[in-house]
Formats: sequence, structure tokens, C-alpha cells
Amino acid sequence: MQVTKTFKRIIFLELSIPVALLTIGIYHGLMQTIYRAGVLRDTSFFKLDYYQGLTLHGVINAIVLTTFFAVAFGHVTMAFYMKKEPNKNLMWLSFFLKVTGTLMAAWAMLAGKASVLYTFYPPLKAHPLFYLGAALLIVGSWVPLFDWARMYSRWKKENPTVKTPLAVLGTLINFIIWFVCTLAVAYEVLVLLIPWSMGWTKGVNVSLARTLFWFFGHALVYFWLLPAYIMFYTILPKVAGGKLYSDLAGRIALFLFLLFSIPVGVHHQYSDPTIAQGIKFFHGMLTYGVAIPSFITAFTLAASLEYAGRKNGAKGLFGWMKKLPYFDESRYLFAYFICGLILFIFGGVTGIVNASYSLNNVIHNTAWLPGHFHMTVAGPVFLSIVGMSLYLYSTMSGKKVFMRKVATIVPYLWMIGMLIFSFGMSWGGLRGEPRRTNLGVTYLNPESGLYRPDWVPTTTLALCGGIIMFIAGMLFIVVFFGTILKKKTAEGALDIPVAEAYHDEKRVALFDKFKPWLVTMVIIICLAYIPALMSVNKNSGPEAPRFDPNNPVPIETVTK
Ligand code: HAS
Repeated sequence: MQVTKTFKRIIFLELSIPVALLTIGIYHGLMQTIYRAGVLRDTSFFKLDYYQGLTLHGVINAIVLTTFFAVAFGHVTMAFYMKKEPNKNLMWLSFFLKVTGTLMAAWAMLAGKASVLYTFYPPLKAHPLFYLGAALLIVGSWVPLFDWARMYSRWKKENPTVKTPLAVLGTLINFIIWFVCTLAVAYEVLVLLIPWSMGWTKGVNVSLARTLFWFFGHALVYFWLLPAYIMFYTILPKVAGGKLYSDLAGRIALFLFLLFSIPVGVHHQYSDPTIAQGIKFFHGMLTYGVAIPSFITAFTLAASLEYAGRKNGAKGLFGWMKKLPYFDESRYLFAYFICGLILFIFGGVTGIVNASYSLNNVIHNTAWLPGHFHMTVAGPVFLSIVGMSLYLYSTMSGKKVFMRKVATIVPYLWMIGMLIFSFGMSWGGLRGEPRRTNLGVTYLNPESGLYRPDWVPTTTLALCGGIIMFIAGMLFIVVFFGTILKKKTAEGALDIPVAEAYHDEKRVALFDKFKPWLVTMVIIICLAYIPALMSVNKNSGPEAPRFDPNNPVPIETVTK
């Protein structure tokens, strides 16, 4: 499909700005493993503080990259399947809001005025521009939803009996989840944090802020995941050489995400004393509910891949696994997808452990957690984002991928690094190794009385994995920008591989309309969150004053 120059320009900018920022994000990832392994026994390196680096790492990789990509991929999906480009003025508006927000937050982080990590829990206080920047980034990502909804309703009127393309359904569901969940964090930022950070209000209700954050925070992880799932359902079977085993299974999974992505946030707060046990248990049960669409996805994708393998001549029960195009350079996207999926098997299993109300006590706030989430957000999410960014740039610009062999090997290198890193982190977590801690100054420093020799092997493994991932990440940056610098060899076009469905499933009306699902979504959210907010309101202690991340004494006392 041919698209206009303006459309291409916006998409290229939305893909390349976050990939450029990745250099900073990935560098700080490596630095984390170096500090934690005790190789560096200091609180800062090159004038960048440990927590400043960790904040940059989390915000750039988990918030900026994912949000820019979700919007760009949404534009591309809507344009490709609706055969119509979104409104250019709104595309630019969304882009500028996101860029302005990112620049504001980046200034605050680089100036050392917002070392509050990507969760920005109070009473750690950031500069108001950090919160404002985050809010602008979010508002910028809301804008396209309204335009896509308009495009979709027009398309629906013209095609009342045609099944909504799965990728369009997924994009709309993802951005509805995003819109609803971000309302809570917008309230947290605008009403609680900014006035408190400016000094207009004396204290902040920490428990309420955390509860509002996690209303947003867990849905956020599915906002990261769904673009990857859209690619797995609609593109992967095609590049594997097969068909999608069931389109209906994909629809069911997507609607289940709409129901269960938000009302599970309290599973991040099992240890918060202000929330009653029964509420935690209910959120725990719903968390098992949100794992169901991923189980559906695992079986549907495995069946689709098995079909592809058998079509390629595979025999026996598991022979199909050997007949997939792992190193086929002309189908390099496959490598990004399959490595992400393999990592997600472990990311999923560790997530189920986290969800257990009792087992969570063992791993909460330990290194196990980064072990878990790197195999999710830095697994299927990251790999499909970078793989697809490269694919979209190359096909839309008409430029061949630079060092295609390297581009195909990068995801395997990343996966190996990630498996080693996450194994080290998970093992360390089970031995009590804390997350978000500069272990080098104490626990991994033999000169410290707190030295823990049993954490040497675990942190060393994480360091080895970190180095391999850093190399893979940098190779990707070379491939991506090398491609940008290449000369055009063809007329660029928007061309996405589309997987055919294996079964000719009839259109089921329930899985092709939003209203019943939206109503159910609201009911479940109310059931899960009204009691949680009442509990927080009843049990919260005094409000907290402002704290600087580098000082255990409140700011007001320090300055007096
Ligand atoms: Fe999680 C904490 C529970 C999924 C991200 N999670 C986090 C944090 C992050 C995160 C960032 O219940 C830390 C937040 C912080 O900073 O404090 N998580 C779950 C559960 C799932 C889950 C039950 N998480 C994700 C995803 C993420 C993500 C997805 C990012 C994208 N998580 C938790 C809990 C906590 C938590 C607690 C809080 C813990 C605490 O104490 O603080 C589920 O959605 C997982 C379901 C997944 C599966 C796997 C399906 C497998 C597939 C692959 C199939 C492979 C094939 C290939 C087909 C059931 C689809 C086969 C072919 C071959 C050739 C082999």
C-alpha cells in the first residue's frame, strides 16, 4: 500500500527517536549489572548517580520506547487494514506532545532532579517537570485513539457484516485499556504529586498514590504486551510459513485482556498494610484470570507454528520445532518473534509465582522481580518492538536492511544474554538479594561488614548476561541506523505480512463488538477497586512530607 510522505515522516520519527534513546537506556542497564556485581563500588559513575541511571533505564526502555512504538504501530495497523491514513494534524499533535513530555522528563532526570525510578512512588519527590512530562507523554498517546475510533466506526458502517481485522481489534482494545488505566495515574500526578512537589500541599497520602499508580501500572504491562501479541497472531504464522490456527482464539484472548488487565493492580501491593486481605485475595484471583489469555495465546501460537513446521516437511511429535525458519535472513522478523516467545515462557511462569498471595512473600522486592519482568518486557515486548521497527523502516523507506545477517543473529544473542541474566537475578532473589539496590557499596563489597559471598555467583551471572545483552543491543543500534543511512533501492510502501486463518471460523457477533465487553470491564473494575480505595481511605496513616532520594531526612527539615 502506498502512503503519503507526511505519514512516513511521522512514523519514521516515532520509530527512530526512541531507538536512538535506547543507547542511553541500554547503557544504564549494563551499568546496573556492574554496580550490582560489586565491580563498581561507588554511588556514581561519570557524574551519574546509581538511582539516576536506574531511573533513566526504566523510563526510557519501559515507558518512552514502548509508548512511541505503540502509537506508531497503531497508526500503521489502522492505515494498513482500514486502507486509509489517520488524520495528519492529530498525528503531529500526538507526536509533539510526546516529544515535549519526553524532553521535560529527560531534563529532570539528567539534571539529577528526578531520581525516583519509573514508579515514582512518593514520598520520593521529583521535579514538577518530570511529572508534567510524564503527563504530556500520556496525553500525546491518547490523541490517536479518538481518531482511530472515528476511522473504525466509519469502516464498520461500510462493512457491517465483515469481521473486524484482528490487528485493528487488538489496537483498539489496547488503547481503550490504556486510556482507562491512565486516568488514575493522571489523577495521581496532577492532583497529588505536582501540588506536593511544588510545595503547595504539605503532605501526600503515600498509600493512595501507590494504589492509583498500580491501577495504571499493571495494565501498563499489557499495553506493552498487546502490540507484540498483535504481531504474534497476525504476522508470525505468515513469516513462519504457516497459518494462524484460530482467529477466534485471538479475539477471545484480546477481549479477556480488556476485562482483566486493570482490576489486578493490588497484586503489586500484597505487602501494603492499608489494603485489607480479602481485597488482596480477590485481586490475586483476577490475576490468574489475566494469565488465561496468555495461555490461550501460547497454545494457539504453538499450533500455528506446528502447522508451519509440518508444512515444511516435519515429522514426529516435536519435529516441527526443527523446521522453522530460525536463521532465514529474508524472514529475520521470525527470529525476533520466536526469541521473544521462548523468553516469555519463563516470564509467564515467574509471573504466576508472583501472583500467588503466599509465594509473593518470598520474592517481593527481591532480584527475582527484575528477573521476571526482563523476560516479559525485555523479552517478547522489546524484541518485537525492535524487530518490527527495523522491518517497518526498511519496507516503508525502500532501503535494504544493513548487515542482515547480524540483524538475524541479534535476537538470539539477546535471548541468551537475557536467560543468563534472569537466571542470576531469579536465583539471587530466592536467596534474598534485594532489587533496586546498589549492592557494590555494601553487600558485594568484601570490605563491608554486610558482605554476602553467596550473592557473588548470582550477581556475576547477571553481569555476564548484561554484557551479552549490551553487545546485542549495540549491534541492533548499528543495524538500525546503518539502514537509515543506506541509499534507497526501491519505492517504499507500507506492507505488512498477513497470516491467513487455518480454520474458516464464522463471524461471532459477540466477539466483534465492544459494548458488552466495555460494560463488563467497568463492573469488574468497580468490584475490584471501590473496596480497595475505601480500604486505603480508612487505613492510611498521616500524610508524608517531601523526601530527596539522596537523604533520609525530609526536605523541609533539611532546609530549615
Ligand atoms: Fe508481571 C511484577 C504477575 C505478565 C511486567 N511484572 C511485574 C513488574 C513488571 C512486570 C515490570 O502477581 C514489576 C513492577 C515493579 O516495578 O514493581 N505478570 C504477572 C502475571 C503475568 C505477568 C501473572 N508482567 C507480565 C508481563 C509484563 C510484566 C506480560 C510486561 C510486559 N508481575 C506479576 C506480579 C507482580 C509482577 C504479581 C508483582 C510482584 C511484586 O511482588 O511486586 C501473566 O500475564 C503471565 C502470563 C503468561 C504466560 C506465558 C504464556 C507464554 C507464551 C509463549 C508461548 C511460546 C511459544 C513458542 C508458542 C502464561 C505466550 C513455542 C515454540 C518453540 C520453538 C519452543
